[in-house]
Amino acid sequence: MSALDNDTIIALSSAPVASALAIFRVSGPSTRRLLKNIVGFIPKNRVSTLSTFKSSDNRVFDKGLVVFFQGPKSFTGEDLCEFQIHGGLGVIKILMDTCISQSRLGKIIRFAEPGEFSKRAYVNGKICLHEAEAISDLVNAESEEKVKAVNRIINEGFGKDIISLANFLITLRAELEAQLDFSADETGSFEIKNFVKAIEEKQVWLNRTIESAQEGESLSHKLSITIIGSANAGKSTLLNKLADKNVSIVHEEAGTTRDIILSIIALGNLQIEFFDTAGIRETSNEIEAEGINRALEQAKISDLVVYCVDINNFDRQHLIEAKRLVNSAKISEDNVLFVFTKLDLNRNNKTWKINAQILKNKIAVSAKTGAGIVNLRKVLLEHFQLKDSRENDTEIIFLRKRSIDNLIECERRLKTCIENANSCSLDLAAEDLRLAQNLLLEITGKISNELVLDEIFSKFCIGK
Ligand SMILES: Nc1nc2c(ncn2[C@@H]2O[C@H](COP(=O)(O)OP(=O)(O)OP(=O)(O)O)[C@@H](O)[C@H]2O)c(=O)[nH]1
Ligand SMILES: [Mg+2]
Repeated sequence: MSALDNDTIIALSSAPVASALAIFRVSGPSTRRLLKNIVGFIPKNRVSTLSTFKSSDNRVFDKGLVVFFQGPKSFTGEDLCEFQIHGGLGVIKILMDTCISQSRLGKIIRFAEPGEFSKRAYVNGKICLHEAEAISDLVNAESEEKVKAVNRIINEGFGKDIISLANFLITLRAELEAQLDFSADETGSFEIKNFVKAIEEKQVWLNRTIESAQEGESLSHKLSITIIGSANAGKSTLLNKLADKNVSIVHEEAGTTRDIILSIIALGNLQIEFFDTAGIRETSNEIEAEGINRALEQAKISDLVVYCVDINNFDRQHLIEAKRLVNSAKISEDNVLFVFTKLDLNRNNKTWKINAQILKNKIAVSAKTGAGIVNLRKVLLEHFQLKDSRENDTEIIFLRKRSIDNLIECERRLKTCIENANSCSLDLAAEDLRLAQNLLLEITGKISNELVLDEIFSKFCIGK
């Protein structure tokens, strides 16, 4: 991807599914020509304008809002426009085809690559690299916590702090280099003690920022729950009930599920990956045995295990075995919820509770009638909220790993700089400062490498 080409790029910025409305973006030198041909005129700069839209055969295909942003005061820094059209796939296709059909030699109009709008914004100096990444993280943020942590990067001066630290290091280096190039008479009083103190003060901020960013790393972790249990315990039925659709095949025959089935289910404001798995039992069937192995492996790497037990078909020994299985997989009992299924068929009334006393966390449900399902969702949600209750989350920030690594390396460089300064190796200390400063400028993208940029932007959404 070359963001410096002269092409005009187009993309559907909203999801590619039929919906009430869709947002379609155009950026580049042919934006005005497209507007003239599709809208009939160039709308007033930055004013949302109601208009009809015409296709290449001059027929009206939709009516909606269009906003023109005259470059350089636009997201990309180029002429840019956004169409708010009806979100039917047919309407979207006509608008796309109309734009592409107006591509000319030397005035190419083409589909944008992932992240190309953001890359142009960065190349044209509209946003810093870490801001472009943060905007992409905001688009993908699934939890409120992550939105807050990302906004601390976009809107709370993180970039300014980084640039001001880099500038401070430049000033310090200039002072240090003056010591190397001129005599003490010419440079005035330079005290290593003061120099070290100045760096140590900045290290306090740097360490606090690294800590906040490392805490933020947990926000990109996808929460997961694996459903395991004996064959026929009702695991797949339970998954389907929670997902509210037929994700997994259900059958009265034991051993129905073999592969791991994933479904992403919302619990409160959390999006959780649920995995349905093969029922655990003795088997001579190789495929089923592999499914059972995979089930246990998946359970080990999940945040929570839902262990299903058929309420009508278990005894104390069954529960002891279940506990042993969980322990042998090194899963903490705190992270296991035993779910007694098929409550609607319950013949032994409350006796299950007596037997289940040996289990730490348990609950009974019927996926068939829905009894206990609301409570199950509540218990699952509370499990994650409890785990996530930080004393004070105001300081958590969300940064990409490359930025965190740079901050850590920068801090390490400053430490070495102090050591070198204390042992009067001022030339080495100056070099440490130069490297530390470059590490900071790489975060904001003031120093960049084309390959790294391509790698970063290619992971963005199309239309962003
Ligand atoms: N009455 C009743 N039947 C249920 C309930 N849940 C599951 N079943 C039935 O129990 C049988 C097995 O259900 P599945 O969901 O396939 O069980 P599973 O644990 O996924 O089974 P495997 O994949 O074979 O390990 C099916 O006939 C379901 O209709 C329930 O809550 N009530
Ligand atoms: Mg199943």
